[in-house]
Amino acid sequence: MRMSAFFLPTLKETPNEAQIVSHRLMLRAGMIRQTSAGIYAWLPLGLKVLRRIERIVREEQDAAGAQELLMPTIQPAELWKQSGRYDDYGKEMLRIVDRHDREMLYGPTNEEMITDIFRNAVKSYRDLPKSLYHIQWKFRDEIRPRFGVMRGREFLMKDAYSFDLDPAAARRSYQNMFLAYLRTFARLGLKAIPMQADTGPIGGDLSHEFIILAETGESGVFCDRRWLDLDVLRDAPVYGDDLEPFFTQATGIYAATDEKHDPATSPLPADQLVSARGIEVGHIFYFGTKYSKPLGAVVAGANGEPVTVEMGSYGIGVSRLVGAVIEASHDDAGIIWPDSVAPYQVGLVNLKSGDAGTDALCVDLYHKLQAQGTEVLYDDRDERPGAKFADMDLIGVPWQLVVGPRGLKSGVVELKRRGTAEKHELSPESALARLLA
Ligand code: P5A
Repeated sequence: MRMSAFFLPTLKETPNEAQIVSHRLMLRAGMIRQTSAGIYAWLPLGLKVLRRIERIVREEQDAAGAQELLMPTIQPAELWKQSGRYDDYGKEMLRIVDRHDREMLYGPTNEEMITDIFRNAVKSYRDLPKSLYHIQWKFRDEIRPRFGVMRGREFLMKDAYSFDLDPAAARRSYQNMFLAYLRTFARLGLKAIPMQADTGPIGGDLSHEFIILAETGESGVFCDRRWLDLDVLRDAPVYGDDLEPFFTQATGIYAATDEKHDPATSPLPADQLVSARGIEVGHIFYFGTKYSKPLGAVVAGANGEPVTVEMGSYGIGVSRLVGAVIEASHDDAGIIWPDSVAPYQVGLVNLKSGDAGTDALCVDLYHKLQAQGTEVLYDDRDERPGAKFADMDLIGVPWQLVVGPRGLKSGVVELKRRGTAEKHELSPESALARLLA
């Protein structure tokens, strides 16, 4: 992408409605714009990052054996009346009446709808287990939407649902997703702490929140320091293995919210306890027959007997993750994208656009990188070098490749790593080789 043509409305000033760094940087970097309280338009740069995160989430769901489908955002109220949640959900649910006076709603989650799809299609124990997921916009009329995409009213969630014949099989499905979540967050460059949680309005008796540490997080947490140092995925099992030992180990590490933390009963010496703030990026639930029973999701068991299926649901805040990654990785100059989610891998900076020499070399590098499948943001604008560096730092592209008239004379370009500010002067060929390695 040539920056001269890119729709990238960056801001020099810090917008004063933004209280936390990720919100400020997303606005300044031209990633999002608010259209109503807690509702955002995703501009091209923001959408690119959102899609990258979505892709990693999708790949890990697929690897874990879940199958993707897509349910609508608008749901009939009837299903929620059957589960008994229509009234419970209260004002957080956006209720809609269609032209025929039918009660509809904008889905805050999809337990009812997936159970309806399942009960109409699956009739035999032979079709179990099944895990289904989608990545779809949700709406929750949060009383206090804030912090940009972190607590929006409209937000993108990956929600998966598992269906099993008995509690032991359902526990395996739960553990499977638990492992998939640790893998997903690790690929996003995040260290997520699994913490036993309340099930809230989703219901059930087994639940974990996945929390990443960030000063601006909404949840206060206490965590065993060992977890932060532990490379938990190094010897992790593969899907299909018995996950019980891994699960027992990973959930045996002490982690609690500040309301739940009790220093008197915690086993841990004070220096082994990290007290921090965190952001909930995922939440998983095992709730047994809470929805399958009222909605009648019943299959024929091995002896023909009716079995009400055991269910779990598993959420990841995909749009929240964009903010969470920024909270975890930025500096005073702007965002520092982990390679896995970066909207572009390379920012190519032409220090003197219009100069025949730098233009020719930049265009050559631009094409060569693109030909190898590298996404490049080429700053070909007629701007001062300072402004170009400031924008590239703000946007957070992991590698900056700088071409200027002085370097050109001695046959070198500069390759800079955004995160470490490490710089190397190299021949254009060596720089390319480095970037394509
Ligand atoms: C699990 C999947 C559920 O809704 N039903 C389907 C279950 N869980 S949850 O904890 O309520 O939400 C899952 C994740 O979605 C993100 N999230 C939000 N992100 C941005 N703005 C919001 N207002 C918001 N509410 C929830 C969180 O990451 C949460 O873990």
